[in-house]
Amino acid sequence: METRDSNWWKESVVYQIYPRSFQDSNGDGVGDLRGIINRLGYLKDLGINVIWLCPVYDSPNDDNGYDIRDFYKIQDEFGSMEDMLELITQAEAYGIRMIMDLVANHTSDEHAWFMESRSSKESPKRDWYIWKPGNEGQEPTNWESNFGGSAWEYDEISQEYYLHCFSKKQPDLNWENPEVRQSIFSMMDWWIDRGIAGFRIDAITFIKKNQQFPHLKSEDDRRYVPLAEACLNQSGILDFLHEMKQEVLEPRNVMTVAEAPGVPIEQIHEYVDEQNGVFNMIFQFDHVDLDAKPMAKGIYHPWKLTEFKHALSKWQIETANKGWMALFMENHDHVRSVSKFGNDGIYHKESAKMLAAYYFLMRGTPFIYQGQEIGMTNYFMASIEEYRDIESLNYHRNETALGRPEADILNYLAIRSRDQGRTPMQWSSEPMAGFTDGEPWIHVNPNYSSINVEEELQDGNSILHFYRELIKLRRDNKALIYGDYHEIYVDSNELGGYVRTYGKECWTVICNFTDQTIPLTDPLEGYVVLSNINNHDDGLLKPYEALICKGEKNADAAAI
Ligand code: TEU
Ligand code: CA
Repeated sequence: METRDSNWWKESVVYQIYPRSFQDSNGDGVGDLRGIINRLGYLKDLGINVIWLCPVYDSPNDDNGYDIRDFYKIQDEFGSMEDMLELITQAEAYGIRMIMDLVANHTSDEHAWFMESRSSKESPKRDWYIWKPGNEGQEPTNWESNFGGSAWEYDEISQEYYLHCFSKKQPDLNWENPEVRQSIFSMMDWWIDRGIAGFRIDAITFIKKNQQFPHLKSEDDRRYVPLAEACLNQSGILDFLHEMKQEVLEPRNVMTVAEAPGVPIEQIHEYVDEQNGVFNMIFQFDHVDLDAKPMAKGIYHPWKLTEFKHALSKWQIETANKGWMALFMENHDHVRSVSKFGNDGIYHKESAKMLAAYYFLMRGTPFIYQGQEIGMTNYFMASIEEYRDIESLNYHRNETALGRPEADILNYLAIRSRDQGRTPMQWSSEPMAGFTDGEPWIHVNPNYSSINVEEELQDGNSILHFYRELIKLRRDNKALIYGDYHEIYVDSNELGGYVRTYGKECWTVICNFTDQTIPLTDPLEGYVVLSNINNHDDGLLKPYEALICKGEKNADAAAI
C-alpha cells in the first residue's frame, strides 16, 4: 500500500516545456513535438522524471495555445495526435511521465462551444459562457481584464457582451453550468486514458465569478479596475473543485499542480491538505511578483531580500505538517531568475547555481523551466517590434494611449514581459542556437554563443552540471524531500538558508545573495556535500557562494 510519504509526485523533479520555444524539428521556426521527442535523452540525463507540457492543443494562438479551439486535437504546428501519443510512450520508456496543461477557465472564441453560444440568445449553449447586456451603452461592469482593457467584449451577432478574464479571444466558460463542468471532466478523463500522469491546472482560481457582478471601486481615475476582486478565488470555488476531485482526480489518482494566484496563506489547506484538499500542490507567486505591486499600474516596485525569503518560507511553514508546495523560480509567464534575483554579469555562473541550491532543496516538488538549468538570461529588446506576447503588446498599446513615454514602457517590459522567458532554448553555438534551421518565431537571445547546452555539457563546472548534482542529491537523500524545514538567517538581507532535519540527519543550505564576501558568524554543522564554487574558505561565504552541508542532529541544531 502506498503510504503518505511514498507518493511518487513528491519524489519527482519536474521539467517544464514551453513547446513553441524548445526545439524545432522541421525548420519552420516553431518548436514541436518531434523536437521534444528528439531531446528526451537530454532530459533523462538531466535526471528529471516528469515533464509538464504547456498547451499543445489546437489553437489560433492568440495566447500561444492557452486559447484552445479543440481539446481533442493537436495543433498543426506542433505535430499530430500520433506524435503526442509517441511522445507519451517514448517518455515513459525513459522513465519520464507527462503532465499536460489543463486550460478550463476559458476556451478560444473559435471553439465550437463558443461559436454555438454566440450564435443566438436562444442557443442551447448560450449559458456555457458569461453573457450580459450593456449598462446604459457601456460595458456591464468596469472590470479590467488581466491582459488590460475591459474584460467585456461586445458581440455584434447576439448584441450582448461576453466576459473574458484574459484576451478577448479567450471567453470565460460559465462554471455555474453543470454541463460545462461535465464536459471538462470528461475531457480530462479522455486525456488520462491516453496515458498522461496528471495536470498542471491553468488559472484555476479564476473559474468562479461573483454572481452579483458588482461595479468595482477605483482608487484612481482609471476607467477599469482589475477584476481579481470579483473573479479571483471567490467564495464557492471550492465546491467546483471538490466536484472535480470526486469526478476525476481521486478515482484516476493523477498528479495535480494548480496555478492558484490569489489563495491567501490561511486558505492553503483547503487547496492542498492531503485528505481534504483538492490538489497535490499549488503554485503561488509571491516571490516572483514582489517587484510588481500594485500589479494594476505596472510600475516597478523595489524589494528586499528578507521579503523574497519570507515570500517562500511562509508557505513552507504553513504547509509543514500537511500539504505540499510546488517549488519554482521561473516559468513561461516570468522573466529569467538569474537576471532578476541573481547577477547575470560577472557572477552569472555562481549566482545561477546559488539560486538553484536555495529553492531546490526546500520542502516540495521542484520545477525547472526550460533553459533555467543552463542559466538563460533576460535580454533588452530595443523595440516593441521584437515582442510577441499578447499581454506585453496590450500593455504597450494601453500605456502609450495613456501618454506614458516609450522608453519607460520598454524598460518595464524588459524586466516583466513574459517574452523574457520565451526566447528559444539555447542548445548550441550554431546559428539560431541550434533551436531551428529557419527563422525563429521570436528572437534568440544573442548570448547563445556562450550560454548553451553543448558548451555546458562539456564543462564539468557548468550550471547544467550543478543542476544534475542537485537532482541526484535530492533523489538519494530522503531528508531533502521529507525533512522538516527550519529557516535560518531570517533577518539577513545578505544571506539566506534553512535546515532540513529527518531522523538523525540534519542538512543545512546557506546562500550568499550578494556580490560581497560575507563572514559566517555561526560554525557549519557537519561537512560540505555540495558547493557552487571550488575554493570554499572556512568562516566566509564568497560572492554568491552556496553551501549544502550534512550533519547530525543535535540538541541545538534548531538554534543556529
Ligand atoms: O496564467 C494565469 C495567471 O494567473 C498568471 O498570469 C499569474 O497571475 C501570473 O503569472 C502571476 O504573476 C495562465 C498561464 O500561465 C498564462 O500563460 C496564460 O496566458 C493564462 O493563464 C491564460 O490562460
Ligand atoms: Ca516546427
